[in-house]
Amino acid sequence: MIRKKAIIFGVTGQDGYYLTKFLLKKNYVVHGIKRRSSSVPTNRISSFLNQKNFKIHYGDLTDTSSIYNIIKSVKPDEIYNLAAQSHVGVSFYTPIFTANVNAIGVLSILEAIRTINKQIKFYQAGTSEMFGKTNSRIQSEKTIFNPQSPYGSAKVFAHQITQNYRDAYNIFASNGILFNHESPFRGDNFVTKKIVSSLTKIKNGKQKKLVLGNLYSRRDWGHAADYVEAIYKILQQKKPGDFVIATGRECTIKEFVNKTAKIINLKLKWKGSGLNEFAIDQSGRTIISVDKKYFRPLEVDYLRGDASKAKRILKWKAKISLDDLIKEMVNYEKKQF
Ligand code: NAP
Ligand code: G4F
Repeated sequence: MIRKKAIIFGVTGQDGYYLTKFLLKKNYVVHGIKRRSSSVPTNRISSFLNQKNFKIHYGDLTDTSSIYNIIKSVKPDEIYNLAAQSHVGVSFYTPIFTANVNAIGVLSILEAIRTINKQIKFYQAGTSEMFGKTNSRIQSEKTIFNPQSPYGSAKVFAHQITQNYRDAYNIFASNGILFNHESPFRGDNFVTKKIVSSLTKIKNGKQKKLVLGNLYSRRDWGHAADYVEAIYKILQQKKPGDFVIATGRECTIKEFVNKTAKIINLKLKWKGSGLNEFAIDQSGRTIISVDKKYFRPLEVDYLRGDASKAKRILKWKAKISLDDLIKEMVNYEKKQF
């Protein structure tokens, strides 16, 4: 049997883990690209390292030669680009690096596909951050982009250059426009992981306090395991295209905190407002406060996705509820003690 070959840029990240697991189950040979790091970058994917259908290569999206050489030697059927400097807040501190990876890195992959083999299918990991400051109460593939960060701006370039290469060179190049998706494997400095990890530790006497930024932005949160299935389906279509992937439901950061507290049976009482807002526990101890260092120079206040195109064409919809996602994240955190 001839197995399909996939390259995953960003294999060591949250989605890299879930997509690798998904493709290995589908009998793919997966070639994951890791970059050099001073610590072990393969913690999430350690369970795949000894599997014969999983190969790992050194590469970096800022190194065009590494991208070209890997694609030339692997001869993949499909390329999934999940690699990015993916933290919106950090992109304000490292804007040029963010643009080099998230924008120019994508162009480097597309150029390699154009020159090596135009039959390779390409997936680009786009984001709801591209909508940015929007008046639209629910965002679809037709909603205008108005990014509010170096991260969002670089992703808009990546989205549009992917469309350009699709149209100009007839390459099967598709964009996902994924809304926030989380899991136990989410990076530590994203707000859901930070909240779940901190509150679980506070409940068990292992941490004293959780300090957050803006409590009132709204996000549409799904589970990464559901979302990688959509990513796969996007590349299995007859025609390339762009797809919003979302749950269609949103809530504030504060509501996410309250849901998590309820799940772990931690009683919270909120007091104050603005930068002086805080929450106390049953004994009157302050366990949550706000610090302006976690605010961004610009905020995206409201994201809620309309995934009806994905439902119609990909036959995809989010299956895992936010409560079940939080429960899974809490159970994972408890096992880390
Ligand atoms: P993540 O956990 O931060 O993973 C990002 C991956 O990119 C990691 O493997 C990282 O490697 C790699 N990377 C960073 N810079 C690189 C470089 N210069 N060269 C090669 N690889 C590099 O992000 P994620 O949550 O899995 O998200 C996957 C993709 O979807 C990202 O492009 C993100 O922007 C996008 N996205 C995510 C969401 C979400 O809610 N999770 C929503 C929409 C779009 P290291 O492990 O070495 O850091
Ligand atoms: O968890 P966040 O850092 O995720 P954000 O900015 O929405 O970005 C994530 O989702 C995007 C899709 O829309 C992806 F493209 C991107 O790669 C990433 O995966 O922050 C969520 C919200 C923001 O409004 C932020 O200001 O939470 C607010 N927040 C409040 N306190 C905080 C904190 N965010 C972080 N990271 N840390 C805080 O302490």
